[in-house]
Amino acid sequence: MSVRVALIGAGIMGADHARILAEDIPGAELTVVCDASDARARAVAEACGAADVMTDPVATIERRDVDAILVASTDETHAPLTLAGITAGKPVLCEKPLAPTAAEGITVVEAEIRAGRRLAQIGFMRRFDPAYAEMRRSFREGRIGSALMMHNFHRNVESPGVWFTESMAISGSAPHEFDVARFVLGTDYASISVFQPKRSDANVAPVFAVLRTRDGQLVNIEVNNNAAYGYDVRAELVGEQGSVELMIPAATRLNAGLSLAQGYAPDWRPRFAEAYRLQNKAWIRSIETGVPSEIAANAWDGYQAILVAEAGARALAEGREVEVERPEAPDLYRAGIDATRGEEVIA
Ligand code: ISE
Repeated sequence: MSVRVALIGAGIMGADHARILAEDIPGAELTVVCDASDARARAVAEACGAADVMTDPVATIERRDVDAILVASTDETHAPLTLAGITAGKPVLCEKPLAPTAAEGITVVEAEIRAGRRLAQIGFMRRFDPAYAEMRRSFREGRIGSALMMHNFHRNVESPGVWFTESMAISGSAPHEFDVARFVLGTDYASISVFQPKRSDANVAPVFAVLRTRDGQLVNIEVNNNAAYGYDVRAELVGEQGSVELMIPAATRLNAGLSLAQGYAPDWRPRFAEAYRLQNKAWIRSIETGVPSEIAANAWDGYQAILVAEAGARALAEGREVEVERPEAPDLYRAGIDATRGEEVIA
């Protein structure tokens, strides 16, 4: 019996998720595509074989022929639609961020506690990226000794528009590193400082964050939304006995004309294609088995990322190190933490 999935939001990410569900996840059936634009919903539905289109997200969630919901609509709708899914008792894969603010994000955690079950998975797909998974495995197997630092940089070709600000780099791009570094290290953050260099043009300058973890490690994150040369995400985890770094994925390296060339992805979708596939496969698997993925980010993880982002925005605005709020994880979410997040095998 396939899991009948409704997609809400037929934009860039929604269209990519629809393609993944249709092409790569045999156990899933994309039944409905919902978008405020009927035309956009139809285009994705036709491309991916969905039977129906809608423009009302709540009515979509409540349909009897929908088992699960993938939320890829605009950020401010993520928490309300995830809450509607929880109210309907249906699993939700919610694209990051869980919500624009911690005050909204915690409402999803509270709803799951009231429901007594975890129904929301949050779209921090890098946890499923094979390279980050190998980095985490190497660390957990003791191959580099105790962790000291994690260096990260996250470069986009160009900002998505003139409306994009450095605060959005912290709230929209950096949460991938906030989450994956926390996941790889198995820790939480104690504080964050954020700096910016000065660009010669009017483009948004990179943000450079330095975070201290509660275990005394340092995590630095460069987010450059105007790197110009390519979509480039790298990380190196440095331990007392060694380090492990992500390799830049490339199908080929061109040797010609006394030079060597390797291409970059234009954006995150091809760079993390396997991560999205494995993330969505794990989500469908969790619905089929009734057992939430312990690798995937849950609502508590989504809430943690927002807390760091809000502290980071303050750190940038106020030019100082800001403490990151560290509430105790509710019991509903401790299973993942206490179970040392075993290495799920998702082929
Ligand atoms: C975007 O919102 C994403 O989520 C992408 O994964 C990230 O790489 C990009 O920098 C963000 O702007």
